Amino acid sequence: MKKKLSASLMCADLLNLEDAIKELEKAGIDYLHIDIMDGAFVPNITLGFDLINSIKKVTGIPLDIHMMVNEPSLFIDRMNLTEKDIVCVHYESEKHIHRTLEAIKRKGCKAGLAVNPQTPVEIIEPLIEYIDMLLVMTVSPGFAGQKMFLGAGRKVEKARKLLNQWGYTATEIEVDGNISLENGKKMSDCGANIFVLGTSALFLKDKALSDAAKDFIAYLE
Ligand code: S6P
Ligand code: MG
Repeated sequence: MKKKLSASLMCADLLNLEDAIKELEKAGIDYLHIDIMDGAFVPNITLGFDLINSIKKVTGIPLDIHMMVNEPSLFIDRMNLTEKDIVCVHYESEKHIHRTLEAIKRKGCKAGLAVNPQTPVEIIEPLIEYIDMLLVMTVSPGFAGQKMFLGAGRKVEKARKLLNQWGYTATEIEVDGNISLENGKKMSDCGANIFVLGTSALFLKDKALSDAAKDFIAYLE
C-alpha cells in the first residue's frame, strides 16, 4: 500500500500558515492533518471549522480532519469538503458512531475511525463496512510532543491482520503521535501506511520541511 504523509498543521507556524502550506505542497505532502479539539473530549482547544474552509481556498492538498470532539455528528456539515478529504471521528466520542460515519460518506468524503490507546482494536469489527481508514492513536489525543505508548506497534499489527482477515485489505491505517523516523519505520513495518508528522519528524528547528519529508520517506524504505 502507498505510504502517505499527513502534515499536522497544529505544529506549523500558525502566524505564517499559508507559507507553510505552500512549502508542504512543494514537498509533495499527501494530506494536511487538521486537529479539531473541543476542550471536553480532550483537554485542549486547537484549530476550527472556519480555518478549514479558509485552507480549502488556498490549496488542493486533501485534508485529513481529526475530530477530537464530543458528538462530532453536530459538526460534519460545517466543513466544505471534497471526495479526497478524510473526516476521522473517535470511536469513544459518540454512542452511535456508525450514523456519524454514514453522514460523512453522504457528504462525499472518506470516513475514518480513530481509536484511543486504551481502546481495543477489535471494536472495529462491526464498523468495517463504514470506514476507509482506521486511525490508531499512538499517544493519548490532545497535545503534540508526547511519547508514543508502548503497545502501539502490537496494536497496529493486530489491526492490519484483522482487516486483512476480514477481506478489507484496502482499508488504510494511519498512526498519529510521536511519529519520528524510528517510530515511523516501526509502525510501517507493523502495517501502517499513513503517517501524521508533527514535532517528531517534520516541523523541526534545524531542517526545511521538504528535507524532513524526504528524509522520512527515505527512512521507511
Ligand atoms: C494530538 C494530535 C496530533 C498531533 C501530532 C503531533 O492529539 O492529534 O495530530 O498534532 O501527533 O505530532 P508529534 O510528533 O508532536 O507527536
Ligand atoms: Mg491528530
